[in-house]
Amino acid sequence: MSECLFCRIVRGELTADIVHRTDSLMIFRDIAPQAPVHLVAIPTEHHVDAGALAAEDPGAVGALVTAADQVARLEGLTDYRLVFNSGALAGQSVFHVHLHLLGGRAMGWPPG
Ligand code: DGP
Repeated sequence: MSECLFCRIVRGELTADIVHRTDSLMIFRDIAPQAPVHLVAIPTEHHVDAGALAAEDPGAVGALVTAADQVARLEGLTDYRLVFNSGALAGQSVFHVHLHLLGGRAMGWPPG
């Protein structure tokens, strides 16, 4: 996955504002924040979307959620939203699975 944007961030070929990193996952600030706190949590291994991740590495889904919750608290959030966009119609633009963590403002429902 040499051309994958997020794989390039994992390899350090592109810079990102990384707030948390382990061997298996990274959390960094979204380049186009949609809330005062907007982070993306990714597995360091390439998987296309949340369904693929769940099928190929089920434990990684929970690890992403756990890490996102811990980082949310470090960011001072008590309330936040976690979102996986799966597929272009759902808004996915980077096809390396990522969990959006958004917080710091009131949010409406349903999302657009
Ligand atoms: P999605 O549309 O759900 O695939 O979300 C992709 C997110 O990735 C989007 O909110 C913007 C963010 N993003 C795209 N390119 C970069 C980048 O080079 N660096 C960072 N930090 N975020 C990026």
